Amino acid sequence: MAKKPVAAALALLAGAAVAVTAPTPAQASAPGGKDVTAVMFEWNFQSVAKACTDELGPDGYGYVQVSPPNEHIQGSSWWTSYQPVSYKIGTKLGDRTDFKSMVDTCHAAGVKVVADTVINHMANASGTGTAGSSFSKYDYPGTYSSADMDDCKTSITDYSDRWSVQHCEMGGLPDLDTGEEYVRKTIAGYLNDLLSLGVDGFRIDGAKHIAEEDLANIKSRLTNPGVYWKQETIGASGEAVQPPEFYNTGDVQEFRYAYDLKRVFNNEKLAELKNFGEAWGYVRSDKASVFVTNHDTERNGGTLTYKDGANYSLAHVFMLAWPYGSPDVHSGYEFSDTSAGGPNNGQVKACYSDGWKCQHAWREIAGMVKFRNTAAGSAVTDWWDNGNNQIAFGRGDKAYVAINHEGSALTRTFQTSLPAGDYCDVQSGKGVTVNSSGQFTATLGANTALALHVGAKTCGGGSGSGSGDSGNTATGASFRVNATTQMGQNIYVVGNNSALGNWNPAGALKLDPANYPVWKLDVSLPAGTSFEYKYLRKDGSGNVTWESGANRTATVGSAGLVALNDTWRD
Ligand code: ARE
Repeated sequence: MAKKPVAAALALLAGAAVAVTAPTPAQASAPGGKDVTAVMFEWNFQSVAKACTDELGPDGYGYVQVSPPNEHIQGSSWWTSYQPVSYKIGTKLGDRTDFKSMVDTCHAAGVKVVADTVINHMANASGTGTAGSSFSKYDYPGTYSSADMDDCKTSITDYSDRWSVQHCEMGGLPDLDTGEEYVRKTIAGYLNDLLSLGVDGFRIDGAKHIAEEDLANIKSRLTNPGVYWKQETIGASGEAVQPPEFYNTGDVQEFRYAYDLKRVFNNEKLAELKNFGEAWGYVRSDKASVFVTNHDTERNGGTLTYKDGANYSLAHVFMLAWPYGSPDVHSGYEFSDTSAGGPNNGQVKACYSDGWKCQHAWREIAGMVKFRNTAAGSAVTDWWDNGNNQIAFGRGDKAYVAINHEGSALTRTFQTSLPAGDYCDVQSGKGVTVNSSGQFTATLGANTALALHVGAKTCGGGSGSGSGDSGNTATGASFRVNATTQMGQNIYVVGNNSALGNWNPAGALKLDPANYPVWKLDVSLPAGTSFEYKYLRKDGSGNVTWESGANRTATVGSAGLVALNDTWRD
C-alpha cells in the first residue's frame, strides 16, 4: 500500500487534465495490488476472524484494521478504546489469545492485519482498566509515571502553534513525552509485541500530535521497520502541522478527500471528479490513505455516512474505481447516540443484525474490491461525463465503470478499452457484452452504477449472499424492495420453492440494505421458473412480520434475471 505504481501515472494526471483521456502510460507491475483495507470498527476479534474467512479474503481485501487492542478505560462508549491504561492486549473485544487467533485466521484467508494504535497519550481518568490494571491520571503503574508525561498539562487550544499541538493535551488526555528515551522504548516495545503476534501494520492515532522525528525514532526500533504505517494526520488550513511532514515515516490519511466527496456527491457534479486527487491539492497518491468516512467523521457530520443512501454507496464505487491513494472501507454500526459502543460488546452474530451495517460486504462495495485489484497499475482512460452527474471511465484494458448519480435512467453506448467479450456487471449481477470496438450499450437506473473488469467475465455461480463477490447469478430473480425499518430490523424474501425457503420464515433470505431504503438480493433460479413470493421483516429477537396482501408472482425469463422492483406493503 505504501508503494504503488499508479503514483507515477497520477503525477502525470495531476499535471495535465488532458492526460485523463490520453492512452494509458505503461505500468511495470502491480506489487501489493491488494490495497483496500476493511476497517472493522469496534468488532470483536472473533467476529473479525470470521469476517476474514467469510468475506474479506474471498472479496479480495488486502487488509483488515481492528480497533485498539490494548488495555483502556472501562465503559460502554466506543471512545473508551482511545484512552490507554497499559499495553497489555485485553479489552472487551478480546484477550491476547483471541487477538492472536484472529491474526492467524485472517492471514490464512490472505488478509493482513492493521492495529489501531494509540501512542500519543494515556487515559484521562482513574480506576481499573479493561485488563485489570489500576491507574490514575498521569500514573499507570508498570507502564508510565508522571515523569513520562509531557510538560504541558493544559489542553491544546491553538492548532497554529506547533509546540502546543505536539506537547499539550488533546482534550485533557495526558500527553506522552515521546522525545524521552523510556517512552520511545516502551512504545516500540508495544508495537514489537504486536508484530510478534503477526500484525502487519499500524494506524497511528493522533499522529499529528507527535513530532515526526519521535515517530521516526520509534519506528526505527521495530523488528520490522518497514511495516505498513498509516498516520492520522488531519490536514487543515492555518494549522502548524501538515500531513506531508510525515511522508518519511509512512502513509498519511487525506481527510480532504472524504470531505470533498461528501460535497460533490451531495451538492455538486460528479463531472468535477475528472482530475480528482493531487490536482485538488491532496497529498501524494503513493502516500495517501483515503476513505469515504471514518469513525470520527461519520459522527461529526464531516463526511457521508450510511444514512446518506446512494450518495454513500456510489461514493464508495467511485473511490474503489479511482486510482488515488489506498482506500479504507469503514464497517461500523447504526447509531443515534454518537458515543454508543458497538452492539453486543462488539460481537457480530450476523451481518445486518443488531445494527451492524457490514458495509464491507455490500454488493456495491465488495464487488469493487476485486475491480480495484484487477485495475491496479492501470491509469484512468476513456473518461466520459455528461457535464453533470453521469460519469464513466476505464482503467485501460482491465476495467470500466459508469456511475449514474441522477434521478432518471441513463441509456448509452459506452466506449471502453476492454477486450471484446462477455463480462459480469459486478454492481447488478447482469451480463454485459463488449464488442470488438470496445463498446457496450447499457441502461443504468437512477442512482446506480455499472462496473466491469477482466477478472469477472461471467455472472454464474451462487445466489446473492450479501457477500458481494463478483460471482452473481446467471439466471434468477433480482429482488428490490423499498422498505423502511427500525434499528435491528431486516427485510427478507420467502417463496414457494426451495431456493426461496418454501414459505418457511426460518428459511427466508435476507436482503442487502446497501441502498437503504431499497433492500436487494439476487437469487439464482433456473430459466423459466415461475414462483410466488412475499417479503417479511424480522426484528433482532427473531419476531416475524409478513407484508400484507396477496402472494406476489413472477417468472424468470429464458435468459437473465427477472427484475422485481417492489414496495413493502404495510
Ligand atoms: C473523550 C471525551 C472528551 C474528553 C476526553 C478526555 O469525548 O470530551 O475531553 O475523552 O477525557 C476519541 C473521541 C474523543 C474522546 C477520545 C478519548 O473522539 O471524543 O474524548 O476518544 O476517549 C483532533 C485530533 C485527532 C482526533 C480528533 C478526535 O487531531 O487525532 O481530534 N482523532 C483521534 C481518533 C479519535 C480519538 C482520538 C484521536 C483520541 O480518531 O476517535 O478520540 O485518541 C480540527 C483539527 C483536528 C482535530 C479536530 C477535532 O479539525 O484539525 O486535528 O482532531 O479539529 O478537534
